[in-house]
Amino acid sequence: MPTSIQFQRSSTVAEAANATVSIHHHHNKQLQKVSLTRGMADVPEHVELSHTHVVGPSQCFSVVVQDVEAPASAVWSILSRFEHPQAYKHFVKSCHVAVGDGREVGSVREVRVVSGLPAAFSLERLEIMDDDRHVISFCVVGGDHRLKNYRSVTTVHESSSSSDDKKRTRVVESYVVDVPAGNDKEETCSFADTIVRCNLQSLAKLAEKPA
Ligand code: A8S
Repeated sequence: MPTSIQFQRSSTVAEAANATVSIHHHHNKQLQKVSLTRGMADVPEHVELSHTHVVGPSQCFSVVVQDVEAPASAVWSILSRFEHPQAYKHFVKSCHVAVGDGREVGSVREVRVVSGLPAAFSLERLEIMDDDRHVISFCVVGGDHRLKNYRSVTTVHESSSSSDDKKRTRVVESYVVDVPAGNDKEETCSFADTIVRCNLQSLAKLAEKPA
């Protein structure tokens, strides 16, 4: 199912971060505990903890960072609407909540994606919704696509203040996913990175728009 998106390559913060990723062996030797923000400057402790994942041998992982010239609250108000991902995810055609109220952990949304992608829909369960620390996480629990067991965590934090007093925000999104049969880690991550990068760029644009 090669698509144009799938083989787009670019150099990202993800690669820089991957280079300095810290890997610890889990008690189960097959699993690794991977900190995806290790080596990044000025990362609050709760952000680093949020992006520490347990990764299996046939899984791949990555992280994408997006800076936004808007307050964290503006970014969070868009990102935290689990029931309405189409607000900033341009590949999403429609979404409806199938389980729960869309705010409580355990809620499941059914996302339909635009045509041209190697998928029509995805079922996604809300795993973390932390309004105080601005952390949201979901995992893929079904669908007709190839990103089995996709799990992502997105954090929003105000970056260190600059001289001009303007509020700046850093969004960090990391994920772990099974590598499908017939693809390698690099192909899988490059596909997912492309989507995540598009989503975060769009999120930034929206948040930066004057109200
Ligand atoms: C997200 C991230 C991703 C979404 C992927 C990677 C997806 O919605 C699309 C195409 C697929 O083939 C898989 O935060 C899937 O949404 C756009 C349907 C899951």
